[in-house]
Amino acid sequence: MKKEWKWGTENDYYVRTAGWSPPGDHPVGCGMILHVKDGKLVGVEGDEEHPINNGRLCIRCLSLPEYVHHPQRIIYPMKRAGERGENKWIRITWDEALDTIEKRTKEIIAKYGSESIVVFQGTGREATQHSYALASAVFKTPNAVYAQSGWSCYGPRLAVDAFVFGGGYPEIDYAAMFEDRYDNPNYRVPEYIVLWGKSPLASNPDGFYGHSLIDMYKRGAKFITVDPRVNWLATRSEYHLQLRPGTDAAMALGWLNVIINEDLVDHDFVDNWTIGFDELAKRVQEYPPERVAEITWVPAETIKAAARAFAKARSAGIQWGLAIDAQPNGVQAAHAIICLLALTGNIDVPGGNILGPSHSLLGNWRFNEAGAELSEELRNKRIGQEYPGVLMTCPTAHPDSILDTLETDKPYPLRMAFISSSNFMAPTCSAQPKRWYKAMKEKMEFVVATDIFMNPTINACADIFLPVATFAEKDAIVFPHFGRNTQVMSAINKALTVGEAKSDLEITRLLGLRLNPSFWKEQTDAEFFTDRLADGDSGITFEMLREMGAYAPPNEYRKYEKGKLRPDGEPGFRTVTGFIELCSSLYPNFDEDPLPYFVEPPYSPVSTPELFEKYPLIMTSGARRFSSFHSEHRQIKSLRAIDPWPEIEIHPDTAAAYGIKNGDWVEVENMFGSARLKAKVTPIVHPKVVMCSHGWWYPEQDGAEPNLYGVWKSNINNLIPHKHVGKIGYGAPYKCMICRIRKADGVGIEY
Ligand SMILES: Nc1nc2c(c(=O)[nH]1)N[C@H]1C(S)=C(S)[C@@H](COP(=O)(O)OP(=O)(O)OC[C@H]3O[C@@H](n4cnc5c(=O)[nH]c(N)nc54)[C@H](O)[C@@H]3O)O[C@H]1N2
Ligand SMILES: Nc1nc2c(c(=O)[nH]1)N[C@H]1C(S)=C(S)[C@@H](COP(=O)(O)OP(=O)(O)OC[C@H]3O[C@@H](n4cnc5c(=O)[nH]c(N)nc54)[C@H](O)[C@@H]3O)O[C@H]1N2
Ligand SMILES: [Mo]
Repeated sequence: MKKEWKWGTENDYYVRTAGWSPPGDHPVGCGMILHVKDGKLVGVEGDEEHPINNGRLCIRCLSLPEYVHHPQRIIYPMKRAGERGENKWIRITWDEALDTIEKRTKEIIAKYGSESIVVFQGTGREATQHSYALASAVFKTPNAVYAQSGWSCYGPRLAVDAFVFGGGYPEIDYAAMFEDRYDNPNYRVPEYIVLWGKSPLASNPDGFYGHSLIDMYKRGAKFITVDPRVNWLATRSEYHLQLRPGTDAAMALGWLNVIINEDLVDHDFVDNWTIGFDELAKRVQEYPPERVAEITWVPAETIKAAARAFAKARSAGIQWGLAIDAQPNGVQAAHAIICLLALTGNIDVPGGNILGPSHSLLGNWRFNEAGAELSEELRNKRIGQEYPGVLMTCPTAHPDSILDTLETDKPYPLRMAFISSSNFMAPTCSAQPKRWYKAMKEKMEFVVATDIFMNPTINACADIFLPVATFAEKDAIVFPHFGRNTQVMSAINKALTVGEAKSDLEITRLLGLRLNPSFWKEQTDAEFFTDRLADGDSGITFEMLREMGAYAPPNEYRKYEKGKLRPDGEPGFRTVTGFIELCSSLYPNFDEDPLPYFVEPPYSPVSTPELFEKYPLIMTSGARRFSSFHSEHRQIKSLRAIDPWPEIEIHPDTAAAYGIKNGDWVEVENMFGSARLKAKVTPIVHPKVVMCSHGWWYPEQDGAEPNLYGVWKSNINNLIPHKHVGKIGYGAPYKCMICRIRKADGVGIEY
């Protein structure tokens, strides 16, 4: 269907587009219509014609005009005018900015080698799509990095999927491939949808459109929630398994025990398409529901009932989320979850978990271009060689190893950083942010950052600030899953220009033209996208996508039967063996157990009982809120009004025992650090569990050191240890630490 993408008059017009954060859209792409009048964005509405969100938008997109025209937004390039951390900056031209970066880069390369440059990427956002190429094809460094300990977001999910069944992150079937969506005769609404450590309404649309859950619910789908907290969907669930944080692998093994021992297995699928069933069947005997109940705190009868309901359903899907990635045992939990899907035959079938279209790996250039311009010698210098499983599945350096290298200069010095869409040092991604802060300040000789707003990380250590366009200000494409397993992609159409902000891609291309011109040929962003789309086989160009708005590449069910998953065209899955590996053939290479197993979180009542006496509460963190995207949006008034302060959710009995009332400030502490948050006394958490907000800083406070926008005051990652990662190198205990609490005050925070 051909759609108009721009209409109105020269000074008063509408543009159909889709979002890629900022703000708040992560890599999925809700459709919306922007209204521009006299050069200003004045209105945002959901696009009713968008096939998935059908006009629904959340408050972050609705507040886009406030964000785009915010008085604190940085819309011109700047250079530091004092010492780092002084918060003194002056405006410069793009020419001066680019000249300086070119000159300093060449000096650094001459002195320390290009491997001494680190490209820091953040979560999602279009910058992430280009950061691998920015590292390897602009700066010629093998060290792109996402600085979250254990790469604890999405990387683990993709890696386990790649290891075990050779695919991207499989989504619940929400009929994305059909034009008539849920009404298509080949589609089947999942009878059960399991939401496992995933809260898709608030985190929507991160790799999964939360809207579709409501659509499927209305059509009869039932929910099972595996979550230590009672979130909104949990209250609508047939079963809510309120487990102890960090015990997900035990829970999944418990379900497998029930399904195997009660013979609820889809033998046809298992016999034809999997290997390792006998080994798995033996392993799960170690996890009878009664033992799992002890580990997870969920009654054995509930575990059994949920496992049976899932396995007996005509079709069922599981969407697992960040809570699985953000624990050191997450690789095993995800492996066991994939085993659950495989044992019940719920992979790539109507109403199960489906794999994206195989033939058009849209957006795959991100991976193809990673390492593209690096010599063999440089490739081998990638930091994190001790984690081959991570290096094999993510074209980045290992985050924890980067910090160690920065601190020790071993095996070589890191001296320049390009920070692209991350507030990693503080307060978002990194564990032990004060260590990062110190190391970055002491070791980095030249730091460039791209962002929309000033933030504590940039103020503390950057020398040049490059202003970035929001999605309202650029032409681009937004891909779920960064182009892997993409079911729908949408056009981002430029609606207006603000100041001198440039898109992440344009900044990358401009630097590429100076530092490695043979690779960077395109003159515009639209040309770049058309060229990259031509690498797939969809046959569409960027201009065509504009007209279509959103595009769902042709897809079909049961691709494994038809030879459509493997490059050799043979039936089966894209693993080493061609089968879904219930027992992994790869893990022994990483010195890892080939079968899923449960191991206690590094700090827990069981693994560290003496510490637990001192720190007797289990802490999870960062459950998403509609009003912010990590550390973003704290300065957006209408959003801050909804969630003015960081919160710690405490059960009423626990709060009473500590003499804490709703709205009191609370000091949360453990052996690694402390943070101050406001009490939200609520029965949605277990009495022994607290949930703490992440990503807090105070843009309204003094930005100069030592205050740095109050970044240390409520930084929950002060309490997260460094390098407590899983054996393969993935997963860190962001969602399963221990802590204690005491009543405090809001001095220095509240105004
Ligand atoms: N305790 C705890 N910590 C966590 C989590 C948790 O659950 N608990 N979650 C973790 C997870 S999953 C993640 S992914 C990380 C996220 O960590 P980060 O990616 O570091 O997230 P942000 O703090 O939002 O930093 C992103 C920065 O990019 C800027 N930005 C926004 N859009 C763009 C853009 O289009 N281009 C550019 N160049 N910049 C842009 C924003 O203004 C912001 O300053 O945090 C992790 N930290
Ligand atoms: N509004 C908004 N949306 C976002 C983001 C944002 O910052 N704001 N960030 C984006 C990013 S980068 C990501 S990775 C996603 C994350 O989004 P999701 O994958 O949905 O993850 P979370 O919201 O962190 O947590 C989901 C649920 O896990 C539960 N949980 C906590 N600990 C455990 C545990 O140990 N086990 C289990 N089973 N459950 C647990 C929490 O109570 C919560 O209900 O959201 C994305 N979308
Ligand atoms: Mo994330």
